[in-house]
Amino acid sequence: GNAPSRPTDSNMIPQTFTPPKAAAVIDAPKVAFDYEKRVVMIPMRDGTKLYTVIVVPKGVKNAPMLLTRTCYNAAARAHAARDPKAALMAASTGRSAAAPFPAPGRGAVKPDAPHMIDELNLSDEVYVRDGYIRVYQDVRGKYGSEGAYLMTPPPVGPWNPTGADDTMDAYDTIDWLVKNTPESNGRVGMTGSSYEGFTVVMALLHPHPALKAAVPESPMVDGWMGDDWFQYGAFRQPNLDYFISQTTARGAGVRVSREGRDEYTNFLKMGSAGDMARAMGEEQLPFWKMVEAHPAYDAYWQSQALDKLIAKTDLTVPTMWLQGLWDQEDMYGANHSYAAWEPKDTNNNMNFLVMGPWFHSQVNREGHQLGPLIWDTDTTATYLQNVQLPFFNQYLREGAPKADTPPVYIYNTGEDHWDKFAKWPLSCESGCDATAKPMYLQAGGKLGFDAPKSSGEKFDEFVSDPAKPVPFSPRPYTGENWRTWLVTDQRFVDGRPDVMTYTTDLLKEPVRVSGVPKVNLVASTSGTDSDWVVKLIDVFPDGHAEAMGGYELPIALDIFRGRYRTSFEKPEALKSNEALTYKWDMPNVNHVFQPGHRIMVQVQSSLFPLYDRNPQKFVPNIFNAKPADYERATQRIYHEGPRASFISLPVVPVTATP
Ligand code: PG9
Repeated sequence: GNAPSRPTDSNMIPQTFTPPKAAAVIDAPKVAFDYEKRVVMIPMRDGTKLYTVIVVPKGVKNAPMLLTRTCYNAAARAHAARDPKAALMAASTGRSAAAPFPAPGRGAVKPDAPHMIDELNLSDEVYVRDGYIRVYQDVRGKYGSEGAYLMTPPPVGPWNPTGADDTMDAYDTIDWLVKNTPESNGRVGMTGSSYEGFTVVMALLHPHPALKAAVPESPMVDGWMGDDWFQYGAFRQPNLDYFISQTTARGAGVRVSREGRDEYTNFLKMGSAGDMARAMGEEQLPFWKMVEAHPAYDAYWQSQALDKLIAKTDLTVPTMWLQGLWDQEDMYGANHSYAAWEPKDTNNNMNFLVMGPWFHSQVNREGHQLGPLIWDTDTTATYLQNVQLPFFNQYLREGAPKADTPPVYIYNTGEDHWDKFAKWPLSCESGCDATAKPMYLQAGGKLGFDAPKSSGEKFDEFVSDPAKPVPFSPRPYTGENWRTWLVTDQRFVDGRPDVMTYTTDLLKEPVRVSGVPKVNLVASTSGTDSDWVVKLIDVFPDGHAEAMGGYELPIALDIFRGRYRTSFEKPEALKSNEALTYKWDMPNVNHVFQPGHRIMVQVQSSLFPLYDRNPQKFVPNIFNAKPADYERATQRIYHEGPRASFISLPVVPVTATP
């Protein structure tokens, strides 16, 4: 189209880089009151040098090292220095205030803090107090590191011809660190969230022997199934900005301005996600071109799905997989990787799962609150102190006591406390201690454990109009509530004619769910393609004086692109007006619906502008759908005996609660 041409850094394609001849240390070490900061260029096997910041507590000996590999500027990650106001707050609350994120980089006029605890991130506090050496490194091609940047590069192979990947780079880095850090005891742990979590998982595919423990936090594992780029085939449009910010410059990339304040309007005006991408000038970005060329779950995505690669890797490094229960970016990777390794954890002492009541990466911030939900304790502080630190200590310190690490540690979001389990899930359709129970969508907007009768109303009908998609967040959507949109009160769409709502009576007994709710939706469309969105909601008692009176809190929420009903790899047109079954797994839940609450399910056919619109007419590639392809469709949700729609709820008897 007529997109402006965008200057791009050449770091997206392999390039020749002349490495500086100088010694590894590129900066004089900065010495503060109680720490020393070394900035070194660590050589990889191909000669490329990676920018690495090593923060060493003064006078430390035999210390463990904790490594994070990042695409978000290692200098800034190791210089989250909190301002004096925050330090004052810390003194009064006992915990430092969260560092601003992204933390200001070195360019910002900001002196190094005199004390290591204030220099580093909030989530590093427990490690600083415990005398760890903290290491941050830029991945190749970003910020201070040499080399070419491929975003979330697949392992070396057909989709990554550069000869380098984050498995090798982690290996070489750890090798260098243990040989060149005299204060260390030769043991390294790795952690980091999201993209940084991806680098942890990559390191686990061929771990250096000195890598003794790992905590991948909300790792990006399968970008198509449910982490970051797509969700069961529906494209997450805000990524268009991420592609640009990550891949147009070695440092922080440009931001594209928008005409209007409301992203709903901005995206709707533009047409398909491809049209938006083209308007933003993304044809010049190799990553966008790959995404556009691979809308389905083909070999490109399958071969880089890290949970599949983890399943083929020996479990030799004790690993704690972590994610948020309301993780709006990487809801898929941690629990699927945990599940992939579980069969190899024969003594149940190597593979761990943690899920906190958190938005994406909240583990690295204050954990008292998520949107309107206020927890009894600072859930991130308690987790880091009581679980993550002892876990790392057990493996990274000689002679450390064995940590009492629960195999599974999940927040109970209905009872407001952590649960410790021996395994996960507690309830499923077969093979678990408890058996999941179908909760049926019934006529008259009812929801219940009784199967609908064949004689009743057969379906509910609504019109899904791509010109008026259902918003995922109240408008104007400006991005401000990105971190908390998953806990948005769903009354803002409940009652729209294109949102079907099903509700139980007031619960007399608590209903506990611990596992993966599975959708079994029987639905038809008058079109030939369709998206389906299902939300599992806890409806709070409707007290007038209650701050959350009547709140419709989503516990699990997901979208499924209909064309992938029978195969993720080979999409198929849907047969118009035929009742078809759509099955998919929702995100994990560990919740108790309390007496006086109600359980609700909502069904709709769009979640915009978070996900691109389905034209509702089958086209080969939705990225390139034309305005005329977008068609209104009449949708039916069946709730008749043989064609019953239900959610298989992982119900656990409440008496069995540990
Ligand atoms: N969720 C972000 C991301 C990870 C990997 C790829 C793209 C985006 C992140 O928080 O890093």
